Amino acid sequence: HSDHWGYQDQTSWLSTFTACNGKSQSPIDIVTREVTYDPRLPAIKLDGYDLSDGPELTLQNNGHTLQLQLPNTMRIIQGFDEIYFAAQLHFHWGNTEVPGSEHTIDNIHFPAEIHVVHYNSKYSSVKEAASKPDGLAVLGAFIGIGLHENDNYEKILSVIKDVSSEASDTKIPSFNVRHLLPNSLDRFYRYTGSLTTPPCFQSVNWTVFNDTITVSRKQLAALEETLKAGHNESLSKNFRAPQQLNGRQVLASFP
Ligand code: SG5
Ligand code: ZN
Repeated sequence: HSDHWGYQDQTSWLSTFTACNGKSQSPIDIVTREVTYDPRLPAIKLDGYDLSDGPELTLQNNGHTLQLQLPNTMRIIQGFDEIYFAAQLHFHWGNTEVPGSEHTIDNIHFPAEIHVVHYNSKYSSVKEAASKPDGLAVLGAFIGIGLHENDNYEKILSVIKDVSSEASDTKIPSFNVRHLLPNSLDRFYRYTGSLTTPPCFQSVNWTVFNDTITVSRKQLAALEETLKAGHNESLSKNFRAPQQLNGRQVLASFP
């Protein structure tokens, strides 16, 4: 089927999904020497991210990523012109040889990247918002390898064997989702771009945090090795190549 897509042949996205040919695509390489420090960028304030003691959350393998559904009580209440509601978070990664972040910093990939997808509260659903120029705000953070196991990421990674096949899902106890993001949200890059997957709609106001998260090598390996996209082929290297900037400005919240 023509709207089935994969990461092996990203050129074929261009003929099936016309928006993927646009001039404001994501991800991008962030060239630190060329970003513009903007001291007026408002700080990001999150609300409702602590889901502790709330209902269980649904974690799914959708064949392209590992995705956690989020309630719209989780919000970005400052940082943009409007309020944005959370919809889902998901991950991009590589394999033991290839680091798999989508954004790069000065052409360097990190091992993995988390995206928390939010939609503009003026729209009634993420589906409706996904095609609107002001529809989405995605918070992205790089995941690196550290010495210690990350207990917060373990809440997700400890159950991924339950979603090893495509189109499977499981429930996990709710937790404080704020703890999946870097300690400081003060330092970030900002630019206008797109979904990094088909249909590549140019509807995303991107925030990429400067500070990174770390998980253990074993935890990263679990992400890389456990998820199967049918046919016993590992779900890995689910990252899109960096796209041309085409004159877009990348702002930084820090000097
Ligand atoms: C993920 O990334 C999600 C998408 C998400 C894109 O891969 O899963 C898939 O593409 C497979 C179905 O989430 C959904 O499709 C859930 C409705 O697209 C959106 O979130 C659109 C609203 C792209 O997101 S990203 O640009 O942050 N990588
Ligand atoms: Zn993503």
